[in-house]
Amino acid sequence: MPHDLPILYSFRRCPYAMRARLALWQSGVIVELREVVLRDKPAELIAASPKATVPVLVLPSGEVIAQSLDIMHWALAQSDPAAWHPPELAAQQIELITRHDIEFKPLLDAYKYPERHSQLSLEQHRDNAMYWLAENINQRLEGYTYLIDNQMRISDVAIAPFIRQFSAVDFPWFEQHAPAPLQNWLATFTESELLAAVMNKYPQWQAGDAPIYFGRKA
Ligand SMILES: N[C@@H](CCC(=O)N[C@@H](CS)C(=O)NCC(=O)O)C(=O)O
Repeated sequence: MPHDLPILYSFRRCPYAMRARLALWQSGVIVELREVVLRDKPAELIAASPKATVPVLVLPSGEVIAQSLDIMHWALAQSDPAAWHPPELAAQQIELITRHDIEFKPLLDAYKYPERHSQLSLEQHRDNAMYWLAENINQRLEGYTYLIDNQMRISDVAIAPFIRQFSAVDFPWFEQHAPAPLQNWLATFTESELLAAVMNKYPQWQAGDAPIYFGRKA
């Protein structure tokens, strides 16, 4: 069905959906947000994207963008007011995000669900993930305030939602053991107005509901 605004299928707590909402918010683009419950996905989402992961962005042209990083790119190509994704840093940032998604996400999942990865203990999974963060994230933050330089960029907002999840598994442990630069960088993100702006709660979307508009200028 033709529609005027892009439609974003989203799930509030999903870190991939969070990174998409962060970039959309930053771009000022207004979308119609449809909150998905993963165990009860709407037929419209499955029809648009048979793999049916969130986030999915359906453009008014009918084009479907079904990967969070591609949604970020699309949003910032519309408008990137604080240079989150300047061309001269693109290769470096995409490399870092991709490596995070491939290497850190499985370590995070093993720590979150140790019963599904019982060849190692919870502590071993946690230490593996922390080691990755120390080597790949904290080391960068010893030189700069953010991952690439002293400005928030696309790689910061793409990666921070996952590290927020890591910290939340056992926050007292994180506070005690994570290196200070990592903690400070994460706190800047978790306490930001930007994050608060994309974490509103919405009811599960159902066909026929009045549209919920999401965006900085909505
Ligand atoms: N590579 C995808 C991954 C998205 C993803 O895995 N999202 C999770 C939720 S956080 C999902 O939809 N899982 C499907 C399910 O649980 O059925 C992206 O970057 O958008």
